[in-house]
Amino acid sequence: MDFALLGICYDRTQTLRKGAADAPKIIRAVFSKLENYIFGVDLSDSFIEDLGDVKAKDMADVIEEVQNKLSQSKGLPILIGGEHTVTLAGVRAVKPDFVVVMDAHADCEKSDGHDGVVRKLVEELGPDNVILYGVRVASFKENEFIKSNRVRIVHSPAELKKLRGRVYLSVDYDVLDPSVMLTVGNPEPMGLSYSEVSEAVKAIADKLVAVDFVEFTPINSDVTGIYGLMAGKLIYATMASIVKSRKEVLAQLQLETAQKPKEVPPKHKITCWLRHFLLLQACPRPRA
Ligand SMILES: [Mn+2]
Repeated sequence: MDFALLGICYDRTQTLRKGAADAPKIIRAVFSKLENYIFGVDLSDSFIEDLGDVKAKDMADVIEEVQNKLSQSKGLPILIGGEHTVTLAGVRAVKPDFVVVMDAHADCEKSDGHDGVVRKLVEELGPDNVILYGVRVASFKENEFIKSNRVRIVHSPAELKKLRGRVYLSVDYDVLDPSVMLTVGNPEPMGLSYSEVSEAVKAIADKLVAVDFVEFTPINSDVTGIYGLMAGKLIYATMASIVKSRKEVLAQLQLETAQKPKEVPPKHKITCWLRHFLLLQACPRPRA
């Protein structure tokens, strides 16, 4: 299984806590300290191609650069933001059937910033193709947009599992509870636990065609800082879930092929029929 890692150092529209542009540097440094063996998967068996960082200053350039960089690799894109607007760049490059957004916020404001990214996705892909997960904060106007467009909000991994098609996953780290992940652009209480997010990812792992992780705003460059480790671990866990799901799909396919009854060639069928007919002829007929 191949992955293509791309950092997107863009946090121009971040408002409350800036610093997401530094996240790719910190998370890369954390990777070297993490355990490779997760969920029974050895990630060192996967080829992870590092495509470097996109450092463009405005969104139009970010979109173009992400497209260029991703076209250089056949690996499944793992994008590390950056603020949440970078999802637009990833989605435009990958062109998925569905986008699942795990986020504390609805991000449905009428804005070009990080708080309007879901609204833009809904406008581009249609309300049936964008799914919100873990959302717990929305303004009055965002609620109106969600209701009038019937934006899908999903609450359980079982519901996510029903999706059929190529899925792009966007993980805003603020979907996690601040007790797990405090250093994000806009922390919100009453969030999901690490295992709740991990289970939701597992539910769609076999359909994922790209994943982005956004809004991690490191407070210092200490790569052993707890939040940096959590941010990196979630990326590794997601990659392991993807590898595991692909293996399971392959094993299932092999099992189905092995169990499929062998097709009898037409010539053989005719011979069988002929033999049956001759046998009938040879049998003594019952007397009248
Ligand atoms: Mn967001």
